[in-house]
Amino acid sequence: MPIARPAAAVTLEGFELRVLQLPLVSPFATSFGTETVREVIIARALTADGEGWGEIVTGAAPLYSSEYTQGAWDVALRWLIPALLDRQRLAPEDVAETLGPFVGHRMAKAGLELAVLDAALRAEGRPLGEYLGAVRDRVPSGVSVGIQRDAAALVEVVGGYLDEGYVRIKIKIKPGRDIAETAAVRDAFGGIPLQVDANSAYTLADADTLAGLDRFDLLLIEQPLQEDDLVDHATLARRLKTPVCLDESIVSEKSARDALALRAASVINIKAGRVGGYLEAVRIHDICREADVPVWCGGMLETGIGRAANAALAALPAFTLPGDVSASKRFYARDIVTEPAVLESGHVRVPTGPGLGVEIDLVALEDFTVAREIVRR
Ligand code: NPG
Repeated sequence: MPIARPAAAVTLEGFELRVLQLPLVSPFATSFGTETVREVIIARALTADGEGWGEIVTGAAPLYSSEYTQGAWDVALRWLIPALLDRQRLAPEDVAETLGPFVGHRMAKAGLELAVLDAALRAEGRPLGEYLGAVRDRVPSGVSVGIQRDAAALVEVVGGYLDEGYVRIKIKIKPGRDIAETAAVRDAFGGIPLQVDANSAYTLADADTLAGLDRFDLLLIEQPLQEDDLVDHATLARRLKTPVCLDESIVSEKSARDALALRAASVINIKAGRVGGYLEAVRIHDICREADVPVWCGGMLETGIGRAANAALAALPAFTLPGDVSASKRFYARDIVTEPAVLESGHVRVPTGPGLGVEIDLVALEDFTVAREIVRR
């Protein structure tokens, strides 16, 4: 179901962009690198009657996708923001079309769209969840666990998260750090809901190794092959018993349609940043719902801004698998919102206040800011 009731247009007066660097509570290691600090861009839309906040989820380096902080910063200031400010009065539903002529840069577009959407919904007093079509007031919370020193260390870390109440575990894998790790977690914790994420680290030549994961009864294997390997993913999916889920490959509603038509995936991870915004994310949700394909909400180590929006998105009906919507403190000792997401009986609450439903901790925001720019019309 598309957005039932569009938001009213806002009068845009400017944007503020900030680069933030937030220290992580522990290093986060994936097949593409280890992060100790999350670098992220926060966008603030300045309107005639208020403001709205968005998050551009690029990282410091183009390792997960081609986007990265300085590229997003440049394209936002040089092209995207001027195009939006040209429109003066703008409804959130028109942001994607206005930015359409600029190829790619979906994370930058998504963060700006969220800022406009938050401003519009705050002005109307409407919560984002209600606007997107949420049907739940809280969402089950999964946790993504980075690659550890060895399998024993992984078991210890996973045990800690299970004790906290997370209802699903995802472990990062890469070649040589896959079968033994998965076996160790299965042995230690029995039939817990478990899935693995390869972040594009394999090729079809690794099909035998990946088939070795079939015996662990995983919920899914996420993005084993490259972003543009839709056909190879379809070939691999025929080989595996474990359901193949796509993340990096799904960059738009069109690519989601193609993946389903090719049977390259039987589950989809939806991340608003990766697909160009929360409205495109809802469109992907809708086609998956129609096709009876389960989806879940991915995470990009969001601050309290993106985390609030993800909780709202994950409350839509086809999100039938727990997402990477964890408590803020899984990543951050200090967040930039006044009420960071917490884990309550394995769930995270969907905010109910206007817009994102969270207030910004301006002192924390300032403390983490390493660059700032304001553009006015
Ligand atoms: O819970 O926010 C979270 C992190 C979930 O593992 C996670 N994210 O590949 O999905 C991923 C990974 C990621 C994080 C990707 C940051 C890119 C940037």
